[in-house]
Amino acid sequence: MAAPMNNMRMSLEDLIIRLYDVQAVKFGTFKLKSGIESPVYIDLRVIVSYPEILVRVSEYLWDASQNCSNNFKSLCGVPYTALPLATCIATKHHMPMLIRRKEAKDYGTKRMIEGHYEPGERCLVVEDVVTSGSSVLETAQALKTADIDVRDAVVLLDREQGGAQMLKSEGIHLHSVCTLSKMLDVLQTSERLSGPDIERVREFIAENKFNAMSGIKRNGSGDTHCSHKKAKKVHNYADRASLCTNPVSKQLLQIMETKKSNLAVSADLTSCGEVLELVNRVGPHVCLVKTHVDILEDFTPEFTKRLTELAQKHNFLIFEDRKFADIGSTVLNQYSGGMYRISDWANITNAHSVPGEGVIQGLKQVGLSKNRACVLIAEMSSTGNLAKGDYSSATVKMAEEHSDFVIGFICQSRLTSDPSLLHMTPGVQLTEGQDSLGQNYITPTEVITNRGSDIIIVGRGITKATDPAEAARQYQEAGYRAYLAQFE
Ligand code: 5BU
Repeated sequence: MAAPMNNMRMSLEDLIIRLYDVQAVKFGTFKLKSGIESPVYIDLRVIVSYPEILVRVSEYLWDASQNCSNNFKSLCGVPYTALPLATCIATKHHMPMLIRRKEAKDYGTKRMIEGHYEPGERCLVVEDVVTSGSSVLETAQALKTADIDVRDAVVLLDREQGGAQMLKSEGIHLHSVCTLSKMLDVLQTSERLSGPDIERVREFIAENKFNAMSGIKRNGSGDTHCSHKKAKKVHNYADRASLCTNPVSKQLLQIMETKKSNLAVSADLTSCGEVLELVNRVGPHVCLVKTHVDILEDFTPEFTKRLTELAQKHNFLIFEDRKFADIGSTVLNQYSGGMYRISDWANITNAHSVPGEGVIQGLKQVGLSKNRACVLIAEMSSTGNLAKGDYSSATVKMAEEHSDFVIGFICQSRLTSDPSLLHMTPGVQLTEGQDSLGQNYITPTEVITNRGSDIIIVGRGITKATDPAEAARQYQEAGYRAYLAQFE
């Protein structure tokens, strides 16, 4: 380990050189998670092995925080690298700290934010490096979900790839100790780096900027999900509605256009009263209400009558997530009869494609004359599911062959460029994570902007919120903003 330095005298230039010497900043050729090759790699995790650097970095972060025009009452480090940095600041400056859980293991029972705080309290987000700004934003959103206000973030190093602008568009002011350009200057002056090395990094930064709002890299290279926007023309909801021949998809797209909402709420509560109350509260924010009627403990036909009235009152469609998966003649009876009589009230239902097209034919015999529609499950959100590759492609083909009744998919990304087919994605929350039973969550921006899906399906992100109507409003806003970002 390198000899400790005199902390009292460590200038920013000395700190940069120390970071280089301990290999927290490396130059060469590095393959990033996205597949892009980068000439610079910054990983500050290593500084926990160098307490004097840790302390000095946190002091610089504290100094930068003094430029915040908004007073903050607490600090929260972006997990994991910034946790020790936030801890150093908290102990030195007697500033209360909060911890954001990255994994919500026992979702719904465990708090996402640890520590004491008052509703509305203002918190400063602390981060080591900012590239696109998405990590800071995720932590800020987790804090906001817990009713904590975030206006500022401090970061040691801004890579100058659009993160500050993106955060600004989300109402967060980024205060950085140092930029990558400044770091390059110092390393050149101190003869750690040669001119050509510096040039390679500068070119890389210039070519790999992120758009504010959309999170899409301008050169779009590497990441398959990022290429969606460039690969096809993006139609707006109104244009797509006019291209639909199926009345259900046409109506749904018209509702999405009118209400400025691509949010479907999954009303997974177990009593009819609870579901109806929830739906009445979130109704103004959604284009679709998804139900699982077979989890209701007190189901009566009165429930579907009241739900239909709410659909008219708030202008949304109803989607019963029945996941039919049997031979045609059985699903025909399951759809039309039994105690639920799904085809009488659900505008949309869904089916697995595993039985083959008989499942569609059976449902179609009942649903078509009632102006109903079906979506096929092409991909799932759960860990280890088998709906992928050839299975998903065959499902798309099946949908295209039955486009009079099949209006789209449940999926995790856009599967076809046909603008009349709707893509609906479950497993959505404002922050990424998992539950304890294999459900995986991605964010509205990831679903809509990056993966090109059309509708976000949100269950517990809304049903478990302290204020479901406010949560629905936030998801509506996030989903719609992600839709608009495709046109930038
Ligand atoms: P959550 O609370 O947001 O995790 O609820 C997601 C809902 O979407 C829930 O009703 C599931 O049954 C449904 N779902 C899903 O989560 N993943 C899938 O792949 C399919 C449906 Br298909």
